[in-house]
Order: sequence, then C-alpha cells, then structure tokens
Amino acid sequence: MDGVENIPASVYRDGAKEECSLYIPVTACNPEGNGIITIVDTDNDGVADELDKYPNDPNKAEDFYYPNEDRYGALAFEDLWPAYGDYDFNDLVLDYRYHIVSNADNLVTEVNVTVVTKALGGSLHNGFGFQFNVPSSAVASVSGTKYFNNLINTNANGTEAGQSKATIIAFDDDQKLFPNNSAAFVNTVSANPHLDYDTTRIQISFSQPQRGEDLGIFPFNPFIFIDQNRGREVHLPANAPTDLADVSLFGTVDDNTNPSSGNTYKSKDNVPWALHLVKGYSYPEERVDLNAAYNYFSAWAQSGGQSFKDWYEAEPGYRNAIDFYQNQ
Ligand SMILES: [Ca+2]
Ligand SMILES: [Ca+2]
Ligand SMILES: [Ca+2]
Repeated sequence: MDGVENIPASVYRDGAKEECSLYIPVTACNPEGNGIITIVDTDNDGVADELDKYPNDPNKAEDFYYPNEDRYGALAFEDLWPAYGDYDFNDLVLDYRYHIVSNADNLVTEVNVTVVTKALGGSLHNGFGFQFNVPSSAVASVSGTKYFNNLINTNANGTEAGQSKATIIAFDDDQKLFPNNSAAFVNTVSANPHLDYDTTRIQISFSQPQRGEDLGIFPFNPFIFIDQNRGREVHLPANAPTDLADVSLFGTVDDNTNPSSGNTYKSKDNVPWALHLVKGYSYPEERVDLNAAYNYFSAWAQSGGQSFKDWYEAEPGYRNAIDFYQNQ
C-alpha cells in the first residue's frame, strides 16, 4: 500500500528483525547508527533483565555460592564429646553448599543450604544445625528442615527458640534420614551395602536485606548435638556454643573448652571433635583412627594448625588407602 516492499516474516532468522526504531550503535562501519538504546528492567530493581539472575523478582538479582556452584565443602564430627572416643571421625559426615541470593544493592535476601548426609559411623541419634551472627528476628522464614522427634522448639519464623542469634536446626535425628538402613552404621563399613545419601535443602529468607559480612563466616558455625541431648553440642574448634549449649560439660573428660578465652571444642592436646574441609573429605573406615588414615593429621592439630596445613591432601605419603571407607 505504501510502496515499501513487504518481506515475509519467515525471511528473518537468527535474531534479525525488521523495525524502524531498532537500536544500532554508531561504529566505523555504520557511522549513522539508528535509534536509542532501551534498557528493559522488568522488575524495576535497577538491574537490567539481561544482567538480572531474577528478572521478575525485585528482591533478588545475583547468586553467590560457597564453596562453589559445582562443589561441596565437607564437615565431619566425632560424637563422644567430651570424650575422645575411637576418633575415626566418621560419626557424622556431610557435604554442604551455601547458595546466597542478593539484591540489586548487594545485600543478602535469601540463603539456600544443601546438606548431603553421607555417613553415620555411630549408633547415637544426632542432630545438626548452624547459626548466623544476626538476631533470630532478622529471619522471615525457614523451610526444608527435617524434624522427626519432639525435641526442637522453633519460633514462628522457623529459627530455633531460645536463641539470641538466628539458629537453624537442619535435622534433629540423623539416623532417621536413613529409614531403610538395617545395619548398625551408614556408609562406614566397606563390606556393607552402600546407602544413597540423604539430601536436605533448607531455604532461609530474611525479613530485611542483610550485609553478607554481618551474617558471619562460612560455613556459619555448624554444629551437632549428641543423642537427643540438645545441650550436648559439638562445634568446630574456636567456634562459639549456642545459647542452648550445656556449659557444665566444658572442661570435662578430654575437653578443654574455656569460652571466655575463645578456646572452644579442643582437647588439652589441641585436638578437635569437628573438621571442616572446604575441598571435601575422605573418611576412615569404621573404628580406624583418623591418625592412622592421615599421617600428618596429629602434627597439624598439635601445632595449632601451623604444620602440615595440607594434611588432608592425597599427596604421596599422606594417606594410607587401606584405612579409608571403600578405599576412597
Ligand atoms: Ca531487574
Ligand atoms: Ca531482580
Ligand atoms: Ca565411628
């Protein structure tokens, strides 16, 4: 009608378009250019759709993972604290990954935690949790926790009641994560059938966006509590007990904890009951001492972490393969 050739739409392929207002930047080969650039920000959070990981959610813009989007960190616990026990460091073995979601102001609005429980080298019924360095009231909601017993008291927002800092109990009874287990242990005796891991996914939303550094340090003070005794907590060395820890156990049997000096969850020989290995953890066969499996663990622990900082690596002479579960 207007004398302009009508080209069928099917001619345009691979993103090519026909429109008079299309933006074409000025370049050496096109010194005139065309139109003006348009930025689409559907959720109006200040981050353009093409850069916004959540283009339809104004509270979310970016993802961050710890230790990595494709990898897990590892935690392992001994569960006879305050006694050493057999020190095979497989009583609870789990992998974790934190997925932090932040908004356009780079403030954290949501934390997603994946906990993969791999091995239970004991018969006690232990629970697992972690703690942020912000008040319980900073949390809006918690979902995905697994409670089997009538042990954990929670606030309306899903954090644990009676805690000044936001504390999330992921599960209250590790044995019940493996309902089909008929053996005494889970994945610590090489001769027994290997059981599928349990994966627990927890989502925490904050009532107000939080500065990442205010939440604390990865992996956010993880801990177990032993055999349905909520106060019998075991944390990583130099980490603080929660408000519900039974302080009367400190300094008893093999433990040398003194919270006022910050020296917590270590023995008189500087030995811990919890391990954090950000690159993952190969653990000993049931009742095999960690010191037999890893030649330089005790030198590392007794030096206060100064010698053999890479004691867990698979370097020549570092490990004794026969001492590991399924020679992993
Ligand atoms: Ca946006
Ligand atoms: Ca967004
Ligand atoms: Ca064990």
